[in-house]
Amino acid sequence: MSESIRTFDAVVVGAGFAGMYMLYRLREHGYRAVVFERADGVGGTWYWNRYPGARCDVESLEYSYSFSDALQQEWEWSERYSGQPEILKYANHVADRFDLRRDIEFETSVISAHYQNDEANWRIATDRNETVIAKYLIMATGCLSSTNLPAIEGISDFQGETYHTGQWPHEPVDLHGKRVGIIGTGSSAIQAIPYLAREAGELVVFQRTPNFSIPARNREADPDEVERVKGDYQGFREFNRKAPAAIRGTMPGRNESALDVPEDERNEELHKRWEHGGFAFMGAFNDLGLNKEANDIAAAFVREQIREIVDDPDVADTLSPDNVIGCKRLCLDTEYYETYNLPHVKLVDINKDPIQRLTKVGVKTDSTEYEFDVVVFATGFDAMTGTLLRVDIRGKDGLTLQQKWEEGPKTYLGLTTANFPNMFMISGPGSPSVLTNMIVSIEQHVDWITACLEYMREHEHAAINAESTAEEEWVAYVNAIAGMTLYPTCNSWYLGANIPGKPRVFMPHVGFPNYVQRCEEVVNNNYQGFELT
Ligand code: NA7
Repeated sequence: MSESIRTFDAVVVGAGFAGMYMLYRLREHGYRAVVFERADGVGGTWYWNRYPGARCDVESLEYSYSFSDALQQEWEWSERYSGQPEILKYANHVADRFDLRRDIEFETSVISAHYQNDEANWRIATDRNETVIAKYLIMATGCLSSTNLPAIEGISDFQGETYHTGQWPHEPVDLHGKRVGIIGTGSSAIQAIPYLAREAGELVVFQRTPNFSIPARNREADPDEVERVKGDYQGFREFNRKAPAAIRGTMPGRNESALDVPEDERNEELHKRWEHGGFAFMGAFNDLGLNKEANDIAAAFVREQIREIVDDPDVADTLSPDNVIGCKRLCLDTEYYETYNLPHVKLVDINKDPIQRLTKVGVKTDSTEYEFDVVVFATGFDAMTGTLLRVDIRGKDGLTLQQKWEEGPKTYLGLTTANFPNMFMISGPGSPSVLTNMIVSIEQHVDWITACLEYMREHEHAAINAESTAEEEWVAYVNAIAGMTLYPTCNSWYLGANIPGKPRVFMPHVGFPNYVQRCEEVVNNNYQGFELT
């Protein structure tokens, strides 16, 4: 006897902040929905990234849901920037408060999703050997959810412990007195290194590219500020949504070119922001992300700070990036550069002394074999497309997403991709996503999708499909705006440059308010650029 197949209006993949809010909205509008989540709990990014020191780089009062006033009023953040445990606690609180768990199936991965032309629905298979049918497929799979393990020879030969920052164990990892090596110096490493150094007997950092980092100046939450924000939380949210990256921080950006300000005043402004901490640094002038000459000024300032903090001038030099500041995502740290003054911490520039391989006992470079008890990979993610492409997604006439995106992701609004009808991506490539406060972007996408589903219900449409021409125009437009900035000038994961063989395409859309406006125009013009059948 064949098993009965469960059917839903919508299947949501992923129970991070995107999947949870999507479920909330779907239920509110009476859709039958299920969420499949590979982890055994909610939280997505914040479920997986449990490495010591993991912390959000957007201030807590902004990095939270705005959809429920009761929620934002009742929740108390303890610090200016929340640490991973607190954000995960918040995600769990949201799941409980809105009774979301009853429609989330944990420890269940979606393996394939095939669109059925005749039925205008998706046939979705999971690793629990189940197939379900849903009219809508909503990928809430996150932008940084497929970890990247470098192709270094001998990883499996190493007999000590290995960890990836993006898949850190749930139990505390005891590093007391151990010899620890860490590969990578991106944002995760920059947060983790000071913590690893506190415990490790010896810490060796293998750096390929130095990164710019600004002190976070984390502190306890300020009760006056909390009271002020909560006094008009909706007003605060609306004001923030109008900022270019939907993030305001606590120091307003200055609307003046760095090149129009005398040198001493320029330095004073940069100093003030360095002391204030956080992304406010890039708001010192309005052209740091646009004009190389202006950017050089801010970059030189940070290099000067590194030289002041780090005792050994050679180490300071190795830690100093020579590229554009803010081109890769700016890192925020707590005593990162200071850590290199500790006698048991060593920096290895692998451009000068390349890693040959991992051995039974540690890491072998051209000059030295370093012995370790633990090797940490802080080597990032196959960002934005990695997780989507790992699922066998097939659209119209069996077209696979892998085939379609062979030369890089192509989307319309970063929400849909032509010939994959009734499939939506939350914070997909071609949307502002990682260049913004993610929760704000997520809420905007979920609300857009919900309104679209309501429109389809009202007009009795079976399928929505992006038109290829609209998609081509969108891809060209996203590239054109990126081309007006300094973003494409370095090898960042925004460009896919961290993954060997990945097509070099700038994936996120620059700017939030202009994006929202485009999305609204599409709706106001009866879903312009979409074919509704
Ligand atoms: P990132 O920012 O992608 O950093 C990964 C780091 O790992 C970076 O320093 C890389 O050097 C390094 N890396 C990657 N592959 C190798 C190999 N093969 N050998 C040596 N070093 C390597 O990931 P994170 O997890 O730190 O941060 C991701 C985002 O999370 C961050 O932007 C925030 O938005 C939050 P490279 O620079 O490629 O030379």
